[in-house]
Amino acid sequence: MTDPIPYTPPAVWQWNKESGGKFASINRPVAGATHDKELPVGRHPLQLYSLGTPNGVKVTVMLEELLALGHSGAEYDAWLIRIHEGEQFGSGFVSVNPNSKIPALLDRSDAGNPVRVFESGAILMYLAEKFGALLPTSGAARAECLSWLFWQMGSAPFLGGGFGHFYAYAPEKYEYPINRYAMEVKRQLDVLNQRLAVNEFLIGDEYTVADIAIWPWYGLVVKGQAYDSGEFLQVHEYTHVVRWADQVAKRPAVQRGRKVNRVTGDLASQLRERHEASDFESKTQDKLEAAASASASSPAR
Ligand SMILES: N[C@@H](CCC(=O)N[C@@H](CS)C(=O)NCC(=O)O)C(=O)O
Repeated sequence: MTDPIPYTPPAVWQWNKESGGKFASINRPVAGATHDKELPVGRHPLQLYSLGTPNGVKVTVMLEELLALGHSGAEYDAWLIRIHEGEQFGSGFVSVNPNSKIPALLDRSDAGNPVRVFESGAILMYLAEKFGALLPTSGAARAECLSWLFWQMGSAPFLGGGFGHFYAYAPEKYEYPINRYAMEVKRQLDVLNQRLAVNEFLIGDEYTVADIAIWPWYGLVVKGQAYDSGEFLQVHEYTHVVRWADQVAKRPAVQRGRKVNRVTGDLASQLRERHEASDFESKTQDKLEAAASASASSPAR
């Protein structure tokens, strides 16, 4: 290790609001709402409050896969929660997720007794069980699927909160945490690589919630699309993960789901809110902005 940063922790930790880093403005050491704000409610039973990050994409891909399988009850309204503007701390959002993180789902199938679900893994399981799809119902296949689903929940914080934070977002580059988390991420990629060398999908030849949970994180990393870290991590070496990532990315439901609640990248890839299946054709950001500029430039009557 070079240039160690000398730091002696004080006896009692203090909240230093100026600690810097990309998320310094929204990080707090306390939970709960900071302001009153009700959540909007659309016409479908399923109301999703989210953002197109890897954790959010898991749920929109799941819903699009369910719809593609013919489960019309999976129609949903996807509302945007801008976490960099602190919208996860509004009272309505906190009542759906006391942990103030996207994604959060409200199932209003029984509007008098709505069911709230938070944590992406819990949402995937809830939807899989509600519709009887994408999660084997018993035995070894179910155990394998849940094992990989929970593997993702335990592993991704080392990838995002550990490696991604220190490699891409921390105010300075520190060798110790980058080394520690790069090693762990490479180990995780090797776990996936060895598994996918002998299996088409995570649990075998069946595509399940395990693939849906793992792809938005590890599928992007292995394609060099996360944290600009492809060369650093030598991601091309994980050939079986690359094969699987490409295969999953080609699925039409995945291509639709990754557009929902997305606020970055090509405007045609951003469907910031989704309320109808037809929104993919008519309400992507390129179309909305073209329509707005056409109406602004049309002569006033
Ligand atoms: N374990 C949670 C993680 C959710 C999470 O970390 N969401 C992030 C965006 S990807 C978030 O909402 N961050 C806002 C904040 O930390 O205030 C899950 O899988 O749902």
